Amino acid sequence: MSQKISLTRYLVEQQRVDGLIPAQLRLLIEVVARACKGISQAVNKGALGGVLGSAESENVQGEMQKKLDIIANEVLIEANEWGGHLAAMASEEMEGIYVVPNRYPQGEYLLLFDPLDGSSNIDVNVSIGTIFSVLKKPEGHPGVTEQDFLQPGHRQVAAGYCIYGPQTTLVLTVGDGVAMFTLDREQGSFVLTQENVQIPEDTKEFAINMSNMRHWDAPVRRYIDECLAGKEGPRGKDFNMRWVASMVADVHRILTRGGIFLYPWDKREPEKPGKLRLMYEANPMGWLVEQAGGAATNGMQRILDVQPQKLHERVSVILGSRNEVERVTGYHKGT
Ligand code: AHM
Ligand code: MG
Repeated sequence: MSQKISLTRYLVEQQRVDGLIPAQLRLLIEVVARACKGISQAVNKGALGGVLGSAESENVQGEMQKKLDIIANEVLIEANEWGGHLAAMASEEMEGIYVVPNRYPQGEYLLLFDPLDGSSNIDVNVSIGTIFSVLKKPEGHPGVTEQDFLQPGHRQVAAGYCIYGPQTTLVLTVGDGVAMFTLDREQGSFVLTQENVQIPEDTKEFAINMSNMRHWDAPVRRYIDECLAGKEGPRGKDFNMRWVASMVADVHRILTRGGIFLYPWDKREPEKPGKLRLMYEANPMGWLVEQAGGAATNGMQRILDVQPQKLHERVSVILGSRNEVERVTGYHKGT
């Protein structure tokens, strides 16, 4: 039987053999993975651990927080603040940045996360996850400010998510393809279960919240109308639809068997560029998808090239199988 490769060994080899990741970044990823194990435990306990239900509070985005949103946020902060690898953190659940307290050494990395993505699925026992993105703090000045975080996604040095589903799986890129690690609960460690993940260029499966159809813009409507027309329509083939309402679960399916995911801008709140957040949802997912051979755009532009103006910026998201994403992007550009 072939030897099992743990996340630790995988990272050590990336550091040693390929010189891809510095020691501090390796430590950071291991700490995030450890935090995800803790969150996974809390998720698994569910009602037995008293973690379900609303926290009766709102986050900066005006969304009701669930108990697990807050628990996951605290687990990630507590795990990461003392190791000396980080300068600051930012999260969907916190208005401003969290600077590493003075009592701990400051590192050179910035960590952003959506601690519990797919919050509406927590109480109904459907897959949810943690999404994270790592940037380097720009050099040349002491201290750290929100401005330091406002870097486009192509500057990420690591990104990934951990999905809490039938299995707990950590999916990671450090810019050398995408690897998946399944949590072995008996050993308490993540084990490499897939390397060099590749998204097929074509697909017959789309993911979008169809209840928003009447609010969409013409290019998205056209694309979905053509999919729905099936064999008899201009695409000449039948499409299938999936929508989990947890981005981690929808992206995980796409990384596993292909597909396209859309959460486009719509006319409900015209001043909002979309629902999903650029810096800790779209950027890490966009990079993972690109690293697996797929594409990610906001309709007009590669997501990873969008220059963020603020921490909690929102963005339209179209990602997945390359040929489909290029088609929808082409419809937006009128090509
Ligand atoms: P959250 O971070 O507050 O959980 O919101 C993000 C989630 C995504 O995971 C998912 O794709 C989307 O919101 C679902 O939205 P909707 O309920 O409109 O279908
Ligand atoms: Mg989210």
